[in-house]
Amino acid sequence: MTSLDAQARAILRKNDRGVYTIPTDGLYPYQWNWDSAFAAWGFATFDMPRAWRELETLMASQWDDGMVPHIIFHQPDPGYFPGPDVWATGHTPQTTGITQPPVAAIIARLIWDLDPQAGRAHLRHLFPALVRWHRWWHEKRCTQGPATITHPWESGRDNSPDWDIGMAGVDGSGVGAYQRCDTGHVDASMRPGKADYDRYIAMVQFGVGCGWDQDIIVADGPFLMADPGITFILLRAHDDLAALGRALGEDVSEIEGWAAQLRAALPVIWNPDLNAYDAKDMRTGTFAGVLGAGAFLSYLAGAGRPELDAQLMRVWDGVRYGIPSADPQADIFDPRRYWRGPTWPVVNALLALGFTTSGRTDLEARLRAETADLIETHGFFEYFDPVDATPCGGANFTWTAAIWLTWAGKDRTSTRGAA
Ligand code: 9WN
Repeated sequence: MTSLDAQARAILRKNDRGVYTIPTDGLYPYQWNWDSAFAAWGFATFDMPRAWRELETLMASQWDDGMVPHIIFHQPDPGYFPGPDVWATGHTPQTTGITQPPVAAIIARLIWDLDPQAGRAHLRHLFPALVRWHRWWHEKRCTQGPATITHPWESGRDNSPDWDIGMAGVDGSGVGAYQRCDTGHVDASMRPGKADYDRYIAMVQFGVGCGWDQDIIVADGPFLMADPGITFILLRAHDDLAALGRALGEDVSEIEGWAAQLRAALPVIWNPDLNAYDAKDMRTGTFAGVLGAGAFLSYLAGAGRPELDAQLMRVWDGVRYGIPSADPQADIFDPRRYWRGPTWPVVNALLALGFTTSGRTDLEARLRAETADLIETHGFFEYFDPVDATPCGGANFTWTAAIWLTWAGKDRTSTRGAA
C-alpha cells in the first residue's frame, strides 16, 4: 500500500458519517446520490460490509414512486444552500425532490464482482429497490426515448454548457433573496454564477409549488432536456442490473426491455451537425450544439461511434491532463469554472470503464496515467484545470479518493505524498 492509498482511505474514513459518506467537509455536508455510490466502490477495496452499507443507506431514502433523491439531509447543517427547508419535500429523512445519475447498479456490480459470496445477501436486499428506481427512470423520464432531466443538478454536471439553451428559458427573476454558501467555501470564479443560481432556485420553487408531482414537473416544469450522460449511464446500469438479477436467479426480461428501448432511442440524441451525441431541449427539439463529457460516456454503454472517436481525440489532445468537461476549442470553454471545461477524476474513472468495456485499453491506460499524475502531484481535489493542472473546488474529496483506490492508483508504486 502506498502513502497515497493510505491517504485515500483516511479521506473516506474522515468523510464517513457511520452509514453514509459526505463528499467533502464544509462544501457538501450531506449524502449525495452518485457520490455515495462511488464512496461505496472505494470502501469495497478495504471494508466490504461498509461498502454495501453505503448503498443500503442510499436506497433506503427511495421515494414511494421509485425515485432515489439527489441529496439526503440526514442531519441539519447550515453550511449548505439550498437546504431541506428550501426543497420542502416533506419526506423522512428529508431529501431533495430531484434525482442524480443512476450509477448505483453499475457500482453494485463492480462491488459484487470483487466478492460475490460476501455480496449475495446485500444484493438480494438491494435488487428490488434498484429495479424500482430503474422502472421510475423508464416510466417517468424516458417517455420520449432518451433519459431526460428536469433540473441541471440531476445530470451531476450542474452548469455544463449542455444546459445553456434550457436554462435560457427558465425565469429566475422572481425567486426572492437568498444567501448562497458555496462561494464561502471555494473561489466564486470556479462556481456557477448568480443568474445560474436564480434559475436553479426557480426550478426548485416550481417543484415545491406542485408538491413535487413528477408528472406535472415533466409536463409543465421550466426545464426538460435529454441528457446523453444519463442516457448512457442508465443504459449501462440497465445491463449491469440485468446481469446482477441473473446471478440471483431473477427474471430480468423487464429490465432487458428497458435497455432495448433506450438503445433504440440513441439516434434521437445524435446531432449530425455536431457529429456527436448532444443534449437536447425536449420542449423545443433544439440541440445544445456543444460537445461535452456526456457524449463520451457512450463508450460506457458500448455505443461509441467512429466519428466520436475522432472528436474525443481532438478534445483530449486539446488539453494536457484528463478529458475536459467541455470542448477546449469552443468559445464557452472555461478551464476552472464548474463543468465548463475542467477535468473530473470521477468522470475520468467512468470514461475509463467505458474504454475498457469497448476494448480501448490504450485510451484507458492514458487516462489513468494522466488522472493519477494530477492526484499524485496536487492531492484529492474535486476537479482540476485540464490545461495547467491547477487543483479546484473542494479538497479531500470522497469520490477522488475512491477512484484512486479502485482505478487511478492501480499499479502506482509511488510513496510520494500528495500536496
Ligand atoms: C448540487 C456533490 C455534488 C456532485 C455534483 C456537483 C456538485 C451540487 C452543488 O456537488 O453539485 O448537487 O451544490 O454544486 O456538480 O455532481 O454530486 O459532490
